[in-house]
Amino acid sequence: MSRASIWIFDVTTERLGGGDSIVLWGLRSDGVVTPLVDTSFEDHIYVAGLDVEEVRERASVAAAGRGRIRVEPVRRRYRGVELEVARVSGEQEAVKAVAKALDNVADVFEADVRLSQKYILYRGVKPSRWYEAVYEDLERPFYPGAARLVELNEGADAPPPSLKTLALEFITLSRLGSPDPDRDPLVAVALYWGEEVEWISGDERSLFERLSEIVSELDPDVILSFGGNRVFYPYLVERAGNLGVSLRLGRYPGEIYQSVLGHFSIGGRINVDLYEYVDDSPIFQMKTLEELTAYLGLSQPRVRLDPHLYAHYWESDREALREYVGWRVVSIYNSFEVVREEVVSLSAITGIPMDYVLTSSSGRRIEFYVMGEAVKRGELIPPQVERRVRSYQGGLVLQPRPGLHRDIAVIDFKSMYPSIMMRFNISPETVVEGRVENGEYFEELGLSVRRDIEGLFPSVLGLLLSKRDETRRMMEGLSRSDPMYRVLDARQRTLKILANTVYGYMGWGAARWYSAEAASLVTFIGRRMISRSMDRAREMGLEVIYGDTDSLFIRHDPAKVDRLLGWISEYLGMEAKVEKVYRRLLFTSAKKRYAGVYDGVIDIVGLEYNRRDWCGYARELQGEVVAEVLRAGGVGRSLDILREYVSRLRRGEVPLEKLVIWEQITRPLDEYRVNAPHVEVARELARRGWRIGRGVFIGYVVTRGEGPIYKRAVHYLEADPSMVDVNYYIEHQLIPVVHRVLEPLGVPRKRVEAAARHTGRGLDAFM
Ligand code: TTP
Ligand code: MN
Ligand code: MN
Repeated sequence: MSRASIWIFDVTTERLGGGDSIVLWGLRSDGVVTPLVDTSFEDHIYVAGLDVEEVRERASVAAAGRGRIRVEPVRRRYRGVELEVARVSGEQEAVKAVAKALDNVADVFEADVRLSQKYILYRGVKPSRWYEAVYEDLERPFYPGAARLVELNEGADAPPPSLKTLALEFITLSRLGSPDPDRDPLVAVALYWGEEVEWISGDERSLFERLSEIVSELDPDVILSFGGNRVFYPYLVERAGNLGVSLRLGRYPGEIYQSVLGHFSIGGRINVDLYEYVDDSPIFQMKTLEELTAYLGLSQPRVRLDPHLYAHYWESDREALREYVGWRVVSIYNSFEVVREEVVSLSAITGIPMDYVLTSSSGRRIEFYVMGEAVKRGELIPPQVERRVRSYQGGLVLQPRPGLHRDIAVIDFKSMYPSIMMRFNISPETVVEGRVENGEYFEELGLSVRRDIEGLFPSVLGLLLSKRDETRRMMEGLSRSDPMYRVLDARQRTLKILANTVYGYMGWGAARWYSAEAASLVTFIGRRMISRSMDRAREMGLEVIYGDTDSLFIRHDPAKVDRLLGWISEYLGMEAKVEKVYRRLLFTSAKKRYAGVYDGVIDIVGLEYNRRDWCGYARELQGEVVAEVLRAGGVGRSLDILREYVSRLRRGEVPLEKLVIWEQITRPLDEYRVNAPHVEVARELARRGWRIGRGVFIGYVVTRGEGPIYKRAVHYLEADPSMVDVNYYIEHQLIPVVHRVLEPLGVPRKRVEAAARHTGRGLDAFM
């Protein structure tokens, strides 16, 4: 018998010696991998809507020959209602067969929760945390150091052990988009684990072998990539298959294989694909490693090469390619160093192993946390079903008054939707149609909120927010350089992010706890609160310029604003704060499109400046014009700035990359009914053998010639500066972005057009 502190980094289901085993992949504090095998855990489902005796009969038929099962009546709750259900437990294969057999005649619960997930939920063992484990030798350890779990208790709240991390980046000779395993060879792999970049290249078969060898020698706990799950692992697995070589990256079972959600499992290791980190966040428009490193404050590459041109550089400038790919592999490693605490805390709080917590959508992350709380309350986990979503009204957005305003205070409610859910007990199971006893009725929606039970979601929110407070208190005594400070800081941020996804989760079609009713009630109460606050502000003599969801933009009057905040806290029971005071603020005539300056910071919201489907040159121009208008408090030099931009474009001084317009392909190409330029370009690439999947960004340039724009759009890799349709860019990119900003100041489009024309060249240069 041995005892040790272990940090669990993954929980998996294996079939070792016949039966179902749960393997807790543990790391001891000295870094030794210790997989702990637990054979005591059984699979189960719950069956409702059928007499227990009948369940027993049907189950024994269905399970025959697949393993032993047990059927017992138990009391559980479903959506807040207590009921008697049958619990069917036993070996996974037998339980699965029962679930399948009963699916048409009864309501089956938790058949769609994987065994390793059930272990986490029902045993309360969360990954990415420390445990005190008692274990004994296995007769036939499947992995060196593997042992049988005897006892497991919660361990210290301490930073994780050091994780051995290896970053990988691949060079394939693909000339047509992402690499094709039937066509494009793998020519080099860059590896980095914190020392020097290691390269392997040469004969492809030995390259695969060498890769497997190095990984096995280094034995990393974490394998990092940027795009591994989406691009490289599917390619590598197939390519290795085509070549008849084996690719061994895992500890056990050794091979890598595709599991759920497009995630690749690398046995016994944590596969972290940082593309998924970037893909998840709206901060990153183009989903590139460069954006990630810039955001994290890490170095940028000296030369930036287009990933589509690797094959070209491999022939023409291998040194530049090595430098760039070397930068990438180091940057992947360094980026993980910065976001590691965040990933760890996301995993430890939600209970989703680090290995696929980034692959999971934010909805699935909060859902897993809710599943854990549901289990604690004896509440059944609703199945995942396909459904059509019901749309409902969102937050209240006021019509802005276009023009330039001075000294505008933005008053914003603190955690508005989470606070509403907690205060009104709003949860998928507490919001019901019609009037109920012990409920609060909302006439306008015909919905009531039950008050006789505490809602699951309000209690989840309460837990998340109280843990956040507790975490922040724990940080108070620590210095910023303490490793625990970083751990706690990541934890409190993660708790806030999770709390903020709870409301949106209820309105998400794929949610197990979907409830458009509950979500619609939240926004209804939000609208009511903001309009009451607006009325109150006006009664107090405050001038309301604009409002959006939970904010009011008010001409600043510190004393009155203070009184308004007091009223909000006293009469609405909510906390609001002055978020910022814009010294100057420019509203366009459209909602959610404005720009302002406060404390020297310029905010630009909803304008072309923020959109990647406008070319970089136009966006840059709009940014300058906005800054000028806010500085000058009027049109100022704006039209001169436009003239300079037009002249530089006419003189051919603008690099092509600034004229590229980026749009994302969001569905299969044959489903597009419109003739959009990016779709035309994508179709042309596809005809030539490019593999254009969903999510691919298409960059194009508009060139001179006859016919509609979509026929003159050319992929950016095939365009050269002489082909650019300068007039298109002036008329449809530069003039509109400037007009958008100057129109609210009363400048007509004609004046903007005239300025663009008078750039020193003759009128005929334009149109
Ligand atoms: P915010 O004011 O941005 O957020 P908040 O009120 O929750 O938090 P803070 O204390 O920082 O102001 O947005 C108001 C509400 O709008 C928010 O409670 C929920 C909703 N909302 C979403 O549903 N999705 C989003 O992406 C954002 C930004 C807000
Ligand atoms: Mn708010
Ligand atoms: Mn807000």
